[in-house]
Amino acid sequence: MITQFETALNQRREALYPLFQHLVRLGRPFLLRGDIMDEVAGYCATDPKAEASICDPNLNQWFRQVQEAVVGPNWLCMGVRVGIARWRYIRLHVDEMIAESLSVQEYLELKEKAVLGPGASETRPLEIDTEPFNRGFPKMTKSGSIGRGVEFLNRHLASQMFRDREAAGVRMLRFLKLHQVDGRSLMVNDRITDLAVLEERLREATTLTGRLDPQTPWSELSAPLQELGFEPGWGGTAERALESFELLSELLEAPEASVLERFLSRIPMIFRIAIISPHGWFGQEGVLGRPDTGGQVVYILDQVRALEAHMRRWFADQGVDVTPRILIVTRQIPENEGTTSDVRLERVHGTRNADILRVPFREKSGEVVPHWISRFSVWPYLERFALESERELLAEMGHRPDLVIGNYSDGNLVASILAHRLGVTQANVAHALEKSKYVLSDLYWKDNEEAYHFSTQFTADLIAMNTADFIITSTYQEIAGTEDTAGQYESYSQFSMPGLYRVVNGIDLFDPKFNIVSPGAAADIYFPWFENSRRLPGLHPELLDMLFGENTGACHRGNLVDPDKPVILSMARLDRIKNLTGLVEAFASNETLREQANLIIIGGRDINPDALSDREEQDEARRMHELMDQYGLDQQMRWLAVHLSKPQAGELYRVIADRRGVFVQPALFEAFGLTVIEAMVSGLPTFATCYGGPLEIIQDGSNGFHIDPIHPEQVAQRISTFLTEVRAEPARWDALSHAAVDRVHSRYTWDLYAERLLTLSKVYGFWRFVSDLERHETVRYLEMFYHLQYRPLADSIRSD
Ligand code: UDP
Ligand code: LCN
Repeated sequence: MITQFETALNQRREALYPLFQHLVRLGRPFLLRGDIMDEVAGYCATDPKAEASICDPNLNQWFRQVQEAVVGPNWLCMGVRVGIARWRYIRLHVDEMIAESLSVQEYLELKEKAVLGPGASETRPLEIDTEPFNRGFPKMTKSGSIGRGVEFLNRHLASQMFRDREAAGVRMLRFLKLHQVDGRSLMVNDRITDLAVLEERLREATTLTGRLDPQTPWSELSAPLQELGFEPGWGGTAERALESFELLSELLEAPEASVLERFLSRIPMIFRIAIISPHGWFGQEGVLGRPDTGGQVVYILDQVRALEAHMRRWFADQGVDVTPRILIVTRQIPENEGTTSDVRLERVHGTRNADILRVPFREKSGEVVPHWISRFSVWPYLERFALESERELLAEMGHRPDLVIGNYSDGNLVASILAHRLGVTQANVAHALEKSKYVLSDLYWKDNEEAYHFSTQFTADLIAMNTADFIITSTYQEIAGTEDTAGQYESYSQFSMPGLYRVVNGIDLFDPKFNIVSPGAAADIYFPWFENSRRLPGLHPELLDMLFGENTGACHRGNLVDPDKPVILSMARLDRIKNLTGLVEAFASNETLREQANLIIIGGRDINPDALSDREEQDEARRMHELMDQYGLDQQMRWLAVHLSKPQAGELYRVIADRRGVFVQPALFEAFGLTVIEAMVSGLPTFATCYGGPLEIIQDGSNGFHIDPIHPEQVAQRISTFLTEVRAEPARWDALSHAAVDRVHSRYTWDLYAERLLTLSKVYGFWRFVSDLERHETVRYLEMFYHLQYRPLADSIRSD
């Protein structure tokens, strides 16, 4: 790669020399990809010779790959992403125009020096490198396979089984004998003593079940099958049991990945699940819209409902008489502010046996912490919380869970402690990794320490990512980004927190632990506007009044003078990153758009900044007022600070669709974006940020549109063009609307999610069993990291 660059450099030396000199003379210690692209574009605009040079395909490609640069007095040191998840580091001496390759250590050291300045200590920092532990692990090699770990693992396991079928069969038998629930054996009992017996009994069982009426229930088969050595778990009917027997016979004869997955997915392994989401305000009413809740709470509640429903159906299909048990473990907050956050146990609506279990945070003295604490400051409480949660979980479930799923950085750390102590499978869901949300938050960690404590959070992230048996992500880009931009997990591969430690290999994106399992939108709440029989007309008067009424009781600013125009709707928490004010500005600055449509923003808990407790929310509320004043928007937009119930929220999207409106999600970065799929499945043409999940959810122009919030004028122009097209050809709106619905139905549903997640859990459970590896070495290494690095960092927050 460096040779290619050098060749291009030599050929275009004359034109490039001034450009690189210019980049160095900017006097900025770091340049990010966007800065470099802008500078290059600006430079080319002034110099046609330079422009012609940069058109060289090699060079152009190369500039696109430079993600960042550290700038020295006469050199530029570049982090070049030569492919998905593949980085190289190059130093270019701009006077001589000579390039040299650097190791990741050398590159990170330069970054550290740029931050710490000449006073930087000469002592070698702690270097974190997880790579040596992964040597014995099977790994994927193609970037296209990233996020499809379970498929890879199945292939790997099947080929291992193929190599030594006898040994694999013996292992499979041992594995099948393990299963039991509430003291009852499942799958195989001691009558099957070895592989030969298993094979023979499978033949007999196949003949026996094959002769029966396919619908014969297991209860009528159980006696002869038990005699043969088979216990419940094979199927609820003769037909299903026969299929399972045939699958296993096929597997023992000719191991194949898809058969292995189908067979494993039938084994009853997961009965009890613990879902960890510590930071709290985890409730079912009146808590959405808090800075720390939002999508994560929605995701978990819908996830739990889907998992329980799927497990029930599946237990019935497999003929296992068990009730699934799911507990969401979160923080108990005595100062409840009108929510249920102080209640110890709360049934999840729409489930029969899933509860929210709340466990308090305690001071070192044992005293309960009474008030809410931001997710950025929870670290000192987590270890104790984990231990207390373990006791409460065991008491409540009467058994250890079969699977622990962590959520967000704090939940993943607690899941890692619990899974290790209980010896069960650990799955992680990040929801959002703050590291990529806050630019340069690793390098300038010290500046952010007081408000955000990122040093502790990133340390916790590294530990939890590496202990997890598997990691679920909502999109591919969350792991490995796109051709041009790095993924959220990728940002943990190599980074440095100057003065603290340096990470040369933090996480391997080619590890089969990564799996994309996208969430959905609750199908009973979010459905298309054209499914008339399901609509909730009873809610319309109230909703229409809230949107368009003059003296509505809702907390709002702005009265729309022409309510018949189509509506541009946006709904999000009032965080800076959600960029609702950016959308207001885009709307305000485009006269045509203001003529064409009204803007309705739903965000925040109050329009009065002084009534808000969160700093970012206050700033955004102030900015919203400023913009409305500055552009005189009160008759063309309405800002509502309301909390909608779920049915109201669902019907709201559809009411906007009735008026041929659109939905806009203008975030500066959005990890996934539940509102995007909610709006789409309601049938609203949706314009969503190109930074993060929506880039993958929407196929631009086919079932929605990408917008770049960095360029508000283009955002406004795109929406305006669409509205003009719809005016000329109303069918365009309908086509987009149906395409959006189809996209969500085909890719983003909770049924698909539950099915996939449970299959993954089983394959990884099997993998843990057969591989015998359990990442012992990594876990030991991380334990040291936890005790020597994480704990002191977390404790220092307590003493702040
Ligand atoms: N939401 C809501 N009321 C609001 C703002 C958001 O009910 O005022 C819901 C929204 O419908 C979605 C979730 O909160 O289900 C937000 O999830 P998303 O993934 O879009 O963003 P997050 O808040 O997690 O960053
Ligand atoms: C957190 C976010 O920031 C959103 O982008 C996600 O949709 C949400 O969590 C659910 O995973």
